[in-house]
Amino acid sequence: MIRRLDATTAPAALLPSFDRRRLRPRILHIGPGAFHRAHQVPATDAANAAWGDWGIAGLSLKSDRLARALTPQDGLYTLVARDMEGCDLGLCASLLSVRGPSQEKSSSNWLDGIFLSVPLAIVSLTVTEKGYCARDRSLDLDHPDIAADLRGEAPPQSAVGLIARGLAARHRHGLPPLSIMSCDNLPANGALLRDLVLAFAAEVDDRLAAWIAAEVAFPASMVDRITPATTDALLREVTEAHGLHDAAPVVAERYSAWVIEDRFAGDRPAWERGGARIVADVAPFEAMKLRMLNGTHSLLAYAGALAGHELTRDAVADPALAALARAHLAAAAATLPPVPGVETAAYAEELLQRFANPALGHRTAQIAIDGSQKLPQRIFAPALETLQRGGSPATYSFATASWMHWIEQTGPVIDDPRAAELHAAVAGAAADDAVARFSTLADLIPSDLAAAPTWRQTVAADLAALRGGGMAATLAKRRWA
Ligand code: CS2
Repeated sequence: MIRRLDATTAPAALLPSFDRRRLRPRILHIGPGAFHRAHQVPATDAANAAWGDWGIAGLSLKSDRLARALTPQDGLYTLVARDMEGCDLGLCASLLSVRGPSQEKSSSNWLDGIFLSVPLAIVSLTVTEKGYCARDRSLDLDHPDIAADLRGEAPPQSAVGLIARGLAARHRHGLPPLSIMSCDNLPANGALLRDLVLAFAAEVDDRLAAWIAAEVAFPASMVDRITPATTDALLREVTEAHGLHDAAPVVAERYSAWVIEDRFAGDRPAWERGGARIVADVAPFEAMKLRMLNGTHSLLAYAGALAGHELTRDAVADPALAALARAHLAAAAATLPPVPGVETAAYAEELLQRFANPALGHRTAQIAIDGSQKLPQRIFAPALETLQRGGSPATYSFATASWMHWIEQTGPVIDDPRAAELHAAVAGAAADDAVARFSTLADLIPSDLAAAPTWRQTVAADLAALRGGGMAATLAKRRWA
């Protein structure tokens, strides 16, 4: 009988070097999925190993799966980090607990309790792009989760509603403000979250909104670590390595980067100890990461999947796709302001190596999820800037046509909150009609880009070529400048 990993069975040699008993829940993290557990938790471990009492209380809004897996393990789990040079396997220890929606339903006092606790200093979140319930960067008051939270139903459905409710409790009790930190791949994620929380608060109570505006800090952050979804094979591998059963291990590349805006309402962990950079302005780092890494990732996901590649590493091993990725990285780099201490050409080479990581199986289908929430910042915004500067948007239009073709090939079952409208807009329409229909979908393609004849023509021509000859034949005929 294999024992389960927990606080009593965890091998000391695999634990970070601090006494876990001294941690208190000082960070509430919404969305403790694989990315959070591969990125912010180990950085918090490194901070705690230096000093501090920074425990994390995790909260899943939509599913009890992680609470079920991690509660019997006392929040402990294995992180496997690997690349061509090696593999590190260790336990992460700063996550103290994970709760799910069922527990919130039965005892919603916990949430108010944690927001009213004095040690709490930070609320952080990784809820993915769609978790912000925004339309064109404004709060979508018609979103069912926001509407439910405005009616005050329990448990909270949205991160924004939950944060506003928690801040309201602190405000009522005269407690100090908090720092609320987005760790999602969105441009100006701090300012965006601030606007959304303020818009929610303004619907509830003007004085609350004024207090939040004056006192609460919303630092921006750029987060980076490639973290494929956990598979059964990883579960088996980890069980073999430890001789212990871990129901929630995480695998990631060894590379990790975190750039955080120096804007906190109170204390924070010494995340620098975990390699984080604390800077006055995150914007250049974030634009570089979103446009170069994430933009190329999305391009490779759709074009790669259409070429029959299940994994990103196989997509970049395909010379035609590698040439496309290289051209796209150069085009994305050309839209960027100078990035302090970073040479974008070297960053591009490093990205190609990270995508090729033979030790990771990162599925193109995973990156392809939620395109409607990702492509506006990854593809459309830099495409418009490129066009406005007189540059060629060729790789952007190819990414867009690949996405459209992938939607029609995959069908309305695609994993995207706008799946039905996207599929209806492309399926069965002539290429130029499909492009025209996409242009009229709300909050997707900026109107200046959608109206540009070069853009419409190249996307339609690429879509027609993909429909006619498939990905491999289309790429064989293309040269990227
Ligand atoms: C990926 C990201 O799934 C996706 O959309 O582009 O999750 C990517 O792996 C991370 O941002 C890397 O830091």
